[in-house]
Amino acid sequence: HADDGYRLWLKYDLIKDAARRDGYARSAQFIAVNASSPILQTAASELQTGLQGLLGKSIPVNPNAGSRTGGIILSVSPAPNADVQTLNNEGYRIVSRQNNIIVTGKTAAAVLYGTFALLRQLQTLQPITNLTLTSSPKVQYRLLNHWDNVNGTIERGYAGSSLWKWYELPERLDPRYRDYARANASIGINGTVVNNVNASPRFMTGEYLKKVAALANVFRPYGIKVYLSVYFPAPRTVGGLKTADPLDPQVRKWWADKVKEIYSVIPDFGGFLVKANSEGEPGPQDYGRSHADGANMLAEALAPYDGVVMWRAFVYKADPKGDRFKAAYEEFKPYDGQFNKKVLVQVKNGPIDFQVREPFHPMFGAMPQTPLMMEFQLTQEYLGFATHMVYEAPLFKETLESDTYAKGKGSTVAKVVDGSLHGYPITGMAGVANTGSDRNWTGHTMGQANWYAFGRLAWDHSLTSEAIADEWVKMTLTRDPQAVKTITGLMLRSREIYANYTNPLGVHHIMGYGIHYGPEPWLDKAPRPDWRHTYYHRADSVGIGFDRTATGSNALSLYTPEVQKQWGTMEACPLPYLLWFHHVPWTKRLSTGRTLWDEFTTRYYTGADSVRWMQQQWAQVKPAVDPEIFNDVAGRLAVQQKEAIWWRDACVLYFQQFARRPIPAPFKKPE
Ligand code: GCW
Repeated sequence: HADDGYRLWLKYDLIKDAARRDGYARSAQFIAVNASSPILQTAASELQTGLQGLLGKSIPVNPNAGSRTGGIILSVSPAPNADVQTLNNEGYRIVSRQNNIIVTGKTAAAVLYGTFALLRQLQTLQPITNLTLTSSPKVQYRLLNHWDNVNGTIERGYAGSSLWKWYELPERLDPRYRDYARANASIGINGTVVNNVNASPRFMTGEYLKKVAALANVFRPYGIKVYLSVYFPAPRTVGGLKTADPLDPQVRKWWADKVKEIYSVIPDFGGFLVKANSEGEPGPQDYGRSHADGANMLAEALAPYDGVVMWRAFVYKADPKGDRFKAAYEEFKPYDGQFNKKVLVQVKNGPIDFQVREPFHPMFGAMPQTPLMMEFQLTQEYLGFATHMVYEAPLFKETLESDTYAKGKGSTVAKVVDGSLHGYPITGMAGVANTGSDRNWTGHTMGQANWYAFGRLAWDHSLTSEAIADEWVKMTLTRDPQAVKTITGLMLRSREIYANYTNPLGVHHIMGYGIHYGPEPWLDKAPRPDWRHTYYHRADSVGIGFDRTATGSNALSLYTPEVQKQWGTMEACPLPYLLWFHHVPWTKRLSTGRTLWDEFTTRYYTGADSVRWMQQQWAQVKPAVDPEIFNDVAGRLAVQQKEAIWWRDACVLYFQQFARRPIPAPFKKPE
């Protein structure tokens, strides 16, 4: 049957090679599990479903192995046991012992993650005999953030409408809720914020809490907790109080009572995500209070429970004279050390807003006493929506591997986020979801890889983009070795290609200003003064780029001296970051031997040409990929090809007005 992409990477199609199948089957003759908890039951049933598909056999599930061998035992081991000693609470260990495969960990959730890891071995055709696989997640809170609204729309969502059917909940449970949970559990995601950070106060009403509780009930057996975004003035709009001042005793009592009510319907509620005093959202500053006052008030309300507060640092002023790059750092840095211990500050990977490439956010490394949580964006707001193929793992890795030098060389952003650099007691990573009601969940089939990669990296940021792509392709598209190679090669180059035909050399924020799609470097109708005209690219007759050195906004000074050195001069600055930090003359000769203008335009041209290469590569895998998926991706690549030319021509022609230089000779011929 044709594959509509619904099953994501949990395909479990029959392994074609009978010898390999028989080999696996000899090690998987039964499943033994003392399914005392719903999560263990989930593990057993997922394993049974997976083996049924992969091996074409129904594998019996027994309460214990007895004296039998040749099976898979799922078991939670108490802490002093040697198998689990080195693991954290969610870490798993898979070992072969006495001719059985034992999947173990300290908690049922750990065993569930181990079960998915074992299935992955089979799905990617790895051996399962003589196994010792040990893995613990490097961060604790691994969350999706849904920017989903009550009316079913999704802010910056490109894959249909919301998965959550608020008008049907809590009575009707869409079967997709369970499949959503399966997919997330399989990649180690353990929490989900179901509503938009531009939050509706409705989620704080009894009516909506019942709906949210119904979702939580579906997710619980998959080890996934539910979180809510908070509308800060809810005590006024829902509670009828006169104020939402976080220092007002009545307001504090309202939140304490509200939290109690939430836990009475959702006993394992995860906590709150807050966008406050950001892009028009109200917040504590409306009452003359600080971010810390607001966050701490919510944290105190959560004190009797497990829940945490994730307070976002995405703040900036619409000041055409200032540099938005510095805003979050300047607002938050003074409060380092003043947040309640249940607060994480959630920081976007870069200082502006999920651009094609951003330098790491200067807050990383600068807040040793405040657990900083990473926010990545899976939905491709600035990366071509669901029509352009952009595999994001290299972008995530680039940020995570950036060195802050906060405690000398090797102080990577990853070590900030996983808590090892500053000893954060709590750690987290969030991905703004790219899911929706489209049959294949993400619109672009290849977008599934971004969801997958986020989960895998939140679990273990040391995995490589290559390894993750390889797994995902084998599980999702094809196990044909040549096709796997071709597709992963395509994925790994996709983000650089997109950067070349849209935002080469670190130019940024030149997209359509409202929709955030397509080119609009002129921005002359932008509603915000700081977005208008040449604000971000700063093009003029001399050159292009935002001077963030001491002669300009000096945003560079927010970084450690080593980082300043690396980006501080036009000569030293790596080309991908050049226009982030320097206003470079059009005539400046770069390390490539070309002038800036020639390099800039060459990248637009070669970038657009590369999309043809992507199409050619994709055409080659046709025999190895399901026809429905093949055609879907081929169609989207055709759109991408057309739009790459749109970007190229719009940008080259626009910037040529400033540069007044010819298009480099090789590209002069019109398309
Ligand atoms: O990227 C921008 C988006 C807004 C979003 C905001 C944020 C949810 O354009 O749509 O609002 O960031 O992260 O809060």
